[in-house]
Amino acid sequence: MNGSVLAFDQAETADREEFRRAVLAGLSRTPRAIPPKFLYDARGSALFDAICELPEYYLTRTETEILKRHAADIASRAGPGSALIEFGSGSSVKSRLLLDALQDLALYSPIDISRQHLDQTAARLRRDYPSLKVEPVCADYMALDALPQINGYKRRLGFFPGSTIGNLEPADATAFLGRTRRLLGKDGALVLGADLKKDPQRLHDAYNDSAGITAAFTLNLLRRMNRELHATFDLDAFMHEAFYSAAEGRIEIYLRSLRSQSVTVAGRTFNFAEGERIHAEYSYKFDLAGIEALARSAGMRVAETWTDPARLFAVTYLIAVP
Ligand code: AVJ
Repeated sequence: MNGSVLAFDQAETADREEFRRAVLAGLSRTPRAIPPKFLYDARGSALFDAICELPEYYLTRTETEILKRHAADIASRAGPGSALIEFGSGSSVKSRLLLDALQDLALYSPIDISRQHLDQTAARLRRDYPSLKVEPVCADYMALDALPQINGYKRRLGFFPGSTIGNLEPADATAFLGRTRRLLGKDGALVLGADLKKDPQRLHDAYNDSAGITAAFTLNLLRRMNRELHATFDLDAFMHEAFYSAAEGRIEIYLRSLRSQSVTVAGRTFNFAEGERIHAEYSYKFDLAGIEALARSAGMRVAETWTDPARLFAVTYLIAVP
């Protein structure tokens, strides 16, 4: 066996162990909850890509339009010679819009927890941008305390698109932004994508698509537990449930048990009452004042905001408050 195969096996074993621990803890808690990052195994990531193409899921399309329209504004704010650091890079479609607009980029550093995703992204970018220095970092960007050390760049420009910030509860969002501010330094800036509050029906539909892809995405968590943790979930005995809570300003997503049942997961038995839920995800929605307040709570401020004409989504440029 060669070294990289062995390294891959070890990473996979460590990932599975982390998943097992998080699931057993999450199913033992009241209310039951599993952190949303575990939705993104290979199948989950493919389903999420399909979600982004859905007519009801306006987020990706709208943010991409905003970035296309304003990439030059973002680039002129950042100035030449920046280092672009992307938190949770995925397939880096959106980052290319910035890469194309930024001048004399010193470095592009995609951070992603999936080694496979990261290597693929880096290889494609090196092919398409031969003179760009690409330095991938395989890490959980929520638990990152250092960035690649390079010299000669003028500014660290962070990029956190997709309204992934909406997965975090307010205190965690503040903590993440505070850590990010420290990582990016005093002249650093963060380009942050955030989904905006709007007609609740529109929000509801975005997480209850008629093709059932979002339901499949949530239910895939059960499938993943079955495969990786020898769990015995009956996928027909749970349903995806997503609704907008105006009071909390968030979409809440659960797996709801359709009957009383017991399930084995990694050798342990869990009893579910009929109607009992496993929390899978929050997706917070923002208004511009809320983004400003969140930035301030982390020692930053909103220097500029770009939205679409229907004000569905916002891209903001955050800088550290001196
Ligand atoms: C990737 C967290 C931004 O909250 O809209 C989409 C995830 N979940 N449909 C979102 C998601 C169900 C998405 N984020």
